[in-house]
Formats: sequence, structure tokens, C-alpha cells
Amino acid sequence: MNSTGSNSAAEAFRRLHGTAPEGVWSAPGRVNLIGEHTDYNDGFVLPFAIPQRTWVAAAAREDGVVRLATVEGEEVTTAEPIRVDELEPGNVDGWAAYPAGVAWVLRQQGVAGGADLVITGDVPRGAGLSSSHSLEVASALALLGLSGVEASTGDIAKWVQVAENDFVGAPTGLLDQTASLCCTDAHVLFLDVRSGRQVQVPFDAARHGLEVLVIDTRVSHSLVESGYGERRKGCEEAARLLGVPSLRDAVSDEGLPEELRPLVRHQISENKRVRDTVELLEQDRYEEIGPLLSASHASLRDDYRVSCAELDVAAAAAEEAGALGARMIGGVRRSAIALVPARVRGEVERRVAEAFADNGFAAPRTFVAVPSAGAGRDL
Ligand code: GAF
Repeated sequence: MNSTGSNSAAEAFRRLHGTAPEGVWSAPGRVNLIGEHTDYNDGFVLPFAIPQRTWVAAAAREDGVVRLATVEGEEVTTAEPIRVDELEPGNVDGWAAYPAGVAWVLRQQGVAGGADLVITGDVPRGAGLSSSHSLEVASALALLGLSGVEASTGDIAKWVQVAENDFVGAPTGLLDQTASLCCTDAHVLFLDVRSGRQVQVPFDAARHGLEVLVIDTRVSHSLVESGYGERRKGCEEAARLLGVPSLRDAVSDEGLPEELRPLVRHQISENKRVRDTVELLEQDRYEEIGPLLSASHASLRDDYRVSCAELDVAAAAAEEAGALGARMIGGVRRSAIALVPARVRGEVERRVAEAFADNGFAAPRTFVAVPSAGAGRDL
């Protein structure tokens, strides 16, 4: 638990509302080691939680009103107060739609009380590291905690997905909220989305002299611009034409229209790479994961066509400087990861920055991500 983060969320609540919160809940962002765009096709993913989190300090209200505030340093941003029973898709937008969407979906589960939520956090926003899901998950835990309603992580993940799909309007899968809820310190989480089966796989890159370097390209692309919904529809159409429940079941792309075939190829190859990565980790063969990460990037770039120049340059420069493999992550065209021998990390960072400057891109940001704890109650 990061007690500084939870204490400052509690302190922010006190400053705004003059009383202590009833509790503080928090949820992390995530990095997906491998298994991209497979979740909405019932496939496999392998995320881990990052140390950066969103904190929600909360107290129940008697009047059925939800009041939301975010606090960043001295800056406080508040949303228009809204009654829980008046929440409908479309009547809250911007950042407030995430916690409001969660309140809306939980109302359908009998969690109908009002609440004051004060939000703080350090997950980089819009960086493809799941800041919005960490906000939704922390809000869900806070609202459930205040009302005393118990729920499984599987149910909470599904409710958060409904909030995201139907209230916020983003057609995302189950990867991010499950990662935020279920990941544990020092592990990657193998998730079979269809069955819900989870395996916590120990992940200790440092013991192998390795690090997972996150490269935030800082280029701005929305989910829509990144072709997310379009790919998802393409996958559904391909599954329909192949006569399978989802592309998780596809074994070949034969017989499909030309434009759908690469989508299927990516699903087949990416699901295999996730299973192979798990096997290599279990056999302690960490270095051999590198080529799987690079193959994932190539597949996302060439078959799935969701990469962009900045991500391609980041992955290539990292590899040239000694990374064992690198790939784009997440649903927006924004961040990449590189598996890097610790002794060459400085060189990798230098070469990526240089390549960005040479191409006229803004300077990227980098940090080393270590698998951290999932969501929970902090105070
Ligand atoms: C986004 C979505 F939210 C996830 O559900 C997942 O599909 C991911 O993109 C791509 O793997 O983060």
C-alpha cells in the first residue's frame, strides 16, 4: 500500500469537506506484457499492475447526490452535483463520466446512496496505462464499500465494463479493469477472458537483470482515432463469417474477405504468444520473451494496423540500443514497453530520445514498471 497517496487523498477530502472521509480506496493503472486486442475476442491477456494509482476518498451522503472532485496539487476541479437516480448515459461527460458511470451501473445493483468522492492519483493520463479504468475501479470499490455491498472481483469488472461501454461510450473489453482489480505484487496475471480463469504468474525481471521500460510517446490519439471500435466490429464480422462464437476459436483466416484476414491472423498469433510467454516465464527463460514482444508489435503494426510512426520508432530504437524486445501496448496509440537488460537502460532511453528528436517528435517519457498490488481499501 502506498500510504502517502492514501493519506493525501484523505487530507484532500478533509480540506474540501471539513470532515474525514469514511474510507480511502485505490486502484492501479496497468501495463499489458502481451495479449493485445484479444480481450474482446474472448482470448488471453497477461497484464501487471503498475505502482501508479488512483485514490478515492469517500463518504456517504443522505440526500442521494453524488459530488465529485479531483485534486491535483493545489488545483481542485469539481463536477456538477447529480442525483444518483437521475444518472443516465449522456448526462455527464468528461472525466466525471467515469465515476458517474460506475454510480449509474451500481444503482442497478442496489447501490443507490449518494456520496462525496475526492479523487487524487498519479497514473499518467491518456498514456494508454489505464488511468480511466483505475478511476472507475477505485470509484466502484468506494461506492460498494460505503454501502456495505459485497461483490466478487469478476462481477465488479463486468459492471465497470458496462459503465465504460454504455455510460462513457467506449466499446472496451475486460482487460484493464480486471488487471486493476486482480493483479498482485510481483506477478503478471494470466487471464482467460472467456472462462474467467486467472493464474498469477511470478514475474521477477530484476532477478534476470532485466527491466520493463515504459516509453510514453506523448502522442495524442483517442480510442476512435486508434481504430478501436472499427477493429472490434471487424473481428465480430470475421467470427460471424467463420461461424465461430468469437475469434478465440478461429484456427485459420481462409475464405474471409481480404480486409478481415489480417485481423484473424493477429488473434491467432497473439493468443499463442501469450501462452508461449507464460510457459517461458514458468521455465525461468525470461530473455526469450523479447522476440515474442517484438513479434506482437509487428503483428499489431502490419496485421492489426493499430500502430503509428512514434510507436514504431520507439520499438525499433529500443531494440537497436539493446532491448530484447519491444511493443506497443493498450488500445490507444500512445505507449510502448521494452524488455531491457538493466545495464543498457540508459542507452535505450538515450537512443529512443535521439530517434524521436531526429524524426521531429516531442521528447518521450520513460519509466521502469514493476508489478505492483491491485485495487483495495487503503484506509
Ligand atoms: C484498451 C481496452 F480498454 C482493453 O479492453 C483492451 O482491448 C486494450 O485496449 C487492447 O488490448 O485498453
